[in-house]
Amino acid sequence: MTVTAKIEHFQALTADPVAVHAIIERDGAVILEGLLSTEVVARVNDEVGAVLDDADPDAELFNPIMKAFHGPCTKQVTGACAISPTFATEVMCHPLLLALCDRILLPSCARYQLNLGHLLQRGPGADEQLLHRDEAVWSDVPKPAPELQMATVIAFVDFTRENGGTRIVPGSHRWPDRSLSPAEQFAQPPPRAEQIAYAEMSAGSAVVYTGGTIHAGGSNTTEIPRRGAHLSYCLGWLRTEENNYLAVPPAIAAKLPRKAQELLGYAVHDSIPRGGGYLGMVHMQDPVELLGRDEL
Ligand SMILES: O=C(O)CCC(=O)C(=O)O
Ligand SMILES: [Fe+2]
Repeated sequence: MTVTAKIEHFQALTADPVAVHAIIERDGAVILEGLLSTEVVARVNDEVGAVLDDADPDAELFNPIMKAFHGPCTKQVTGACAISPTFATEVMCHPLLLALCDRILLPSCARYQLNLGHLLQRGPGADEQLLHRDEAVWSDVPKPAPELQMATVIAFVDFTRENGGTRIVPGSHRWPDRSLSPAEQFAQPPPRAEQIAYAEMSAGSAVVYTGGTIHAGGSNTTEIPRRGAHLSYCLGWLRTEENNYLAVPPAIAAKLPRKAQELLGYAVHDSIPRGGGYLGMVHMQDPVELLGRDEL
């Protein structure tokens, strides 16, 4: 078994966001151990368990390519913030994740937002997912571009190489092929086995990576479903992968703290103080204010 690529680990409780950011810039990825307490992991698992039990890994998706992308035996539950208040608050609004977003995304927007919050349960029999860069969804943005996204896969069971722990190609965010179109990138020779690291980490830990870091879910050769969450943030002026206003409609969002509402896209993206314009108003008002006054 050849594995030489490595992902640097930090203890989330004591990690300095500046030091973590420096490693993300250098390697394209880090593991934050113990990002969520055992109690938060248990609460999220409790809140999402029934929905995941009912999810059909063979459900038709809007584009069959998406099924090929995730591969068989994988349950995908979208809109995690609508299902789990704990996910919306203690996971999406985690101070360390937001401190990293402040450094990676805030230089290029007035506010960043949730791109998507999904649960991805790679069941026994799941194959290796296709290696990819998450930023391919914004392939129309001309390159070079600022960092568009910060992504995480968070473990809600222990992740191992055998049960489908996320595969990461450290350093691939700096490869020249990042500036090619996704089709051209997929035509490149695939990363070699020794360039691929495995996000082996305990439940509650997370691998954090940039939109330009090549990665994919792994194959699950065990009997234990690999339950993870794919949580990603993007610049506030981009169209998000998941339509978060519909996935977490006002009636549900109204019960969440204001920070969560802002991240879900309810707040105006106001670049007027930065010499630009604004995005996302309704009735010429800031929707997050209307939500707070029960006027949405
Ligand atoms: O499940 C994983 O480990 C990775 C998922 C992923 O990369 C994706 O859905 O874009
Ligand atoms: Fe991905």
